[in-house]
Amino acid sequence: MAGATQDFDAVVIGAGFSGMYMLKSLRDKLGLKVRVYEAGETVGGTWYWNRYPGARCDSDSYIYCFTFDKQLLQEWEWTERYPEQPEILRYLEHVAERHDLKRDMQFNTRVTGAEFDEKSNLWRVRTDKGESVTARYLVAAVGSLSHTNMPQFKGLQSFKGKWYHTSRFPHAGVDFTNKRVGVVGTGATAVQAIPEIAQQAKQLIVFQRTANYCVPARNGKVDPDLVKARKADYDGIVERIRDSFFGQEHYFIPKSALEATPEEREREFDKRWDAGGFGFWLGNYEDMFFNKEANDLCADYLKRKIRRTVKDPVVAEKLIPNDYAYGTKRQPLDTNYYETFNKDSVLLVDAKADGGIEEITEKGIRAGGKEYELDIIVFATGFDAMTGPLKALNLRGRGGRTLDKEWAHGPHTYLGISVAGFPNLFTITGPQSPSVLSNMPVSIEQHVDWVTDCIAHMRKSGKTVIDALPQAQEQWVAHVNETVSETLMTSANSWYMSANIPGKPRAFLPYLGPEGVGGYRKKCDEVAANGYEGFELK
Ligand code: NA7
Repeated sequence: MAGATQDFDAVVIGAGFSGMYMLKSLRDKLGLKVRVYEAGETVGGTWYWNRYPGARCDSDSYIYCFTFDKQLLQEWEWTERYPEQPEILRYLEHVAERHDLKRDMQFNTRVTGAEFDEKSNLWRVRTDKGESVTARYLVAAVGSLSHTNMPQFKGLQSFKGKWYHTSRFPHAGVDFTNKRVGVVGTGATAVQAIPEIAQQAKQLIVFQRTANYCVPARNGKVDPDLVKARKADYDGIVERIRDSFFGQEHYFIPKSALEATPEEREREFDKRWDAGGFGFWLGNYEDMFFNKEANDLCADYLKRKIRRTVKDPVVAEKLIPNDYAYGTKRQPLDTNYYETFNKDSVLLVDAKADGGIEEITEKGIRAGGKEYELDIIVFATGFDAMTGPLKALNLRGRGGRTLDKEWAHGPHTYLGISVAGFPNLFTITGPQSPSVLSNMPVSIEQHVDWVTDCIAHMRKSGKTVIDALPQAQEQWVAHVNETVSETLMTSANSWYMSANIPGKPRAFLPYLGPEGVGGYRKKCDEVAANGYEGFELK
């Protein structure tokens, strides 16, 4: 490809929150020629694909949005505490229109591969539409939870009814009225979908492999005075969430749960339970993530709540987690989840005991030696998280290296934003960055701003190639693994630990640094201020 002409300064893959802001930033701040490729038919990413009943964001709407457009922060009115999928999609469409983003986006186009050419220092990017273009920079804005996990259940093709995966739900919706419906999975998605489906279905059978600890979302209209106060304080809010641990306005109780008196603990737990949302998980006693004894106190509180809500004690015990520490799997937020199991039309099946789900039959699902007849099956079985979407891009770096090979034992990145041997590639909220352990828009904006500054710096200093140094990368990997090893997170079979995909190397995927999102931001800023320390620039 020596002497190849350059079609674009940058190709961005994906038109969700990340790709939209990346385009805006590179084009409107730096004047770059950018092309965004998006597999969907419009913007939205996660919020374009995940259209299952009850799909909504678990972060509060006032912080689940772009902060770069200050005027829009003032103008946009969210209808509820947690935005529902169609509302987020409307918001993103509005942003696309307001910033004229679509003129540089090509929809219904999937990137099928990209190679870095070491002679021209350009990426050649290929799409399923037969295009092949070159670009100096390649930005993977493909999301962390976009690669569907559809387990290879024996007999699926023989099923005579209809089946859907929550992450690829039909745009027209599904009518569950008078249907016998099976839901496989009880993660955050299923916890949102199950109460909604149960309202329509004649019968709902939930196949649970692992029980979850759910906390009430407490969705609803937000008090107009609070909305007003927040709008008046947006600069302060943005500063606080950027400096915070999880990109949210939740703060640990700076004390051990073991030091608090039982009455004091109960008061603190009640406060967070009554407020609803992520506060119970992300703003609890600080040793909850480190100390099993402290963790058990939180878990016991939630177990008591389950026993109190679910009327049938046998069902209640099945819904109570018993094999991992609280908070080490993603905290689902629920609206009537446990109450749904009090309905006569809802049945909970243990999909772990007696061999779990044995097969899908013509008529339904066989589990634990019994066949359950169904008209519709909804698979809420999650994603090949974080590394899955990047591997699916079929990238080839220096010397033809692939992520499959480089990441054979788990992800190896520098700061979660770059991979040694893949020059001029940036991974927005990539593995080993805070990403899924933060309020995503905060981390997305941080990465996009960092990449924009980095490219501006390269252009100003006449550099055309940036590549992470292998030793800096290994130090980062060691740091990511060391910090998480001090927590309870590594003990769970969670998707954070890559444990949901058979054969996926066991590794912690995001970064849980000692100072969270705020500390990570400081680290990235220091790297830049020190002349992009840990990178080679040429
Ligand atoms: P999750 O959290 O990965 O949940 C998937 C669920 O499906 C979970 O209960 C799994 O059980 C279950 N599962 C997966 N494979 C199987 C098989 N083979 N048999 C039975 N059950 C299975 O995905 P979600 O979509 O709910 O949430 C993903 C993220 O999206 C969420 O965290 C938010 O950030 C948004 P397991 O627990 O693995 O035993």
